[in-house]
Amino acid sequence: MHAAVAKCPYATAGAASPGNPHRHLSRSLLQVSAASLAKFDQSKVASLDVNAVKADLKKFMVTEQASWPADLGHYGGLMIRLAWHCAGSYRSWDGRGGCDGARQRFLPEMAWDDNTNLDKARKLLVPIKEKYGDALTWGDLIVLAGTTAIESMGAPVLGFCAGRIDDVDGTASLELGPTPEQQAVAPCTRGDGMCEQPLGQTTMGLIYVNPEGLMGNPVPKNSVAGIRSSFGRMGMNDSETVALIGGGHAFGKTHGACPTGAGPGPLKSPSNPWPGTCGSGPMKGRGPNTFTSGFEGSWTTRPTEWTNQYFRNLLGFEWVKHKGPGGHWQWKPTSRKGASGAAATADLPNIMMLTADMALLEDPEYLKYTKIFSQDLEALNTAFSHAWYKLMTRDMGPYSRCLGKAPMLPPPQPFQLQLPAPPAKLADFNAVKADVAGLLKTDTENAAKFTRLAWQCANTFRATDYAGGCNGARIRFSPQKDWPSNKGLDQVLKLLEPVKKKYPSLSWADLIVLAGTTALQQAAADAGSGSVDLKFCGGRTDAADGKGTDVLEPRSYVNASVALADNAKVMGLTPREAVALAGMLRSTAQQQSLGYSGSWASSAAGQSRQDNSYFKVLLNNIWEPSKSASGKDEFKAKGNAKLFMMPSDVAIKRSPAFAAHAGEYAKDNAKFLQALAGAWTKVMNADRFDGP
Ligand code: HEB
Repeated sequence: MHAAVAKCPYATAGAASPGNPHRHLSRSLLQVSAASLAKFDQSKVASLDVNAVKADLKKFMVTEQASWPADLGHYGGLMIRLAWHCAGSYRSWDGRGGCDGARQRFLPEMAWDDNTNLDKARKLLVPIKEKYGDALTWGDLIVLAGTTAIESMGAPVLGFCAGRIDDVDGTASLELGPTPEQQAVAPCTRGDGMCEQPLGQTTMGLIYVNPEGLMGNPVPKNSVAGIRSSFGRMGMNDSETVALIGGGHAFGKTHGACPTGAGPGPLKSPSNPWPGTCGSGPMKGRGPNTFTSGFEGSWTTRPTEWTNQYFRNLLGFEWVKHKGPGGHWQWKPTSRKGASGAAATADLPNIMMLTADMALLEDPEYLKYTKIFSQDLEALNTAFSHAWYKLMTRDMGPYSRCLGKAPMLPPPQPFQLQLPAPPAKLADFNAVKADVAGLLKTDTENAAKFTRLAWQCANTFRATDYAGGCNGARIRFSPQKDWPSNKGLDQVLKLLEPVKKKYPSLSWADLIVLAGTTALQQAAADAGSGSVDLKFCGGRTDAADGKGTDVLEPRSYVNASVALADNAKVMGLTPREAVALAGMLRSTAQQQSLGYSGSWASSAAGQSRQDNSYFKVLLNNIWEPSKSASGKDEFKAKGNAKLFMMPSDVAIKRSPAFAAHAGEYAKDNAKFLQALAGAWTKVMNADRFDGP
């Protein structure tokens, strides 16, 4: 057996708590092709002078460009919308979306209706992008442009977390829709404007709700449910939702100068998707003739200044719907509330509301916050600055992935689920390993138990938003410990308790990973057919509770093949890696405790020994669908009443891109063990962003 503790795969020399120098590169390591990895130089991003970019952005905001004139001489509103639409695609269901990756530059996001004219906003930023080159990614630039816009118009900001890594194309947004990929993973079958979970939008092609009202009907109260679910999917509660909508609409205006539209869009006209069709002459389609959403007007009388006027306006006027110049339903004030006679209607301001804005008056909770923010600017300052930072940063994962320095980089926020520091001096892992090896000898089932515990602990990791993973060992707490998929693991934790107690500086997270790793290595050695070289890298730490991990609960999919492919993608695994991990040893008793009739292994092989038997059994049998006594969908082998597979196993056989690897592993045990070792090490360390 190899000395598993010798060296972290990414250890910094001699460090007590080894770190991952690639921690900010993780998306590239896990997801993107080697070509883009080579192009991305993290040290450049780390060297970015954020204050210099901010100074340039502040100047930029008020320097008018002929190519796309600014409303009221300020690009602030446009930049805030740019950043919000970049980040607002985030959905907590699978961690997809968000501005990390800056995929708004590519299809499909580029062509979403609500991103109309944002091509102009990005073009305006090109000189700043070019000035800073690789040090400034598009993702960081877009978020910093929105954040600096807010600051430059007088609103408080919490700060900026840098370190976004640009994707090379829009592939990672395909599942956000509207695309065939999204229809496969998360179909929107309803025709009522309310797509089901997890779609981040309630109307396809929008990141939020239809501004004109549900299905385009201007009935404010009908928008309430859509707003709540749409912002809920971004991880926002009611107060954050109201602060964001009214804080955002404190700035800028809507654009719908005439009813003829913005142009054909990127799918039909990639080089100039939205030429603008309103007006004529040199200002055709631009400035006062801009058509974006087809609504026209601003929410406040001072749209380049930070105020809580939006909330005061909502509450202070009677509003009536009408069709604006762009041909869409919008709302205008008809009288002042609380005034009578001529005073009620004299000098009404030239402002507007969308049906989605009017909805904030139609729900008791939304109304409560609307009233608070209308009376208390300080309360709005706090709520808006925090909610904006969360909106921009939610997809960046743990705090340690943020580059930058205080004061621009704020301290860890609750949504970042910051872990305590690891122990200064780590336990003697070789000694721990020996104790685990002792436990393996006491019961042949322990090998499968320990590997399953480590796998269940680590497999919550999502490469999409860097959430989850075993660091923190949150699997010990609700909600994770109560998930049906984790049934029986409390018993496994109990088995390990004596070892935990023996080493005061040993974290549960390190113990769980080390126990699984030791077990897997031992099981391969016991099989006698080969060995796996597994590296262990200590330095994990334990969370105090399981807060914030509810979003990591196993997702349900339309069928097992979709689940197989999508789970692998979300975890950042290739099909080859995912298939190797499926061949991990599996205890029949544990399968039974999960509600299945049995497992694929009828003997010690596969239960306590690790070789490629799984693939032989999977490929050499005919699997017939059935149900276990407790009602679980499973498959039984034709002609062998003792052999069972789960739907996720049979999906491998039935999905060509996965089955090919299974075939290769079935033929070549050494190849399989090597692949398993690589995939195991990757999953166990995928969440390590905790280095120096
Ligand atoms: Fe907003 C704008 C809608 C939310 C910020 N928005 C806008 C518009 C619309 C809308 C339609 C117009 C466009 C044009 O240009 O035409 N929103 C909306 C909705 C919602 C929202 C529906 C949900 C409910 N926003 C929001 C948020 C934010 C915002 C959250 C932030 C925070 N917006 C905004 C701005 C603007 C807008 C800033 C302006 C732009 C300019 O100025 O350009």
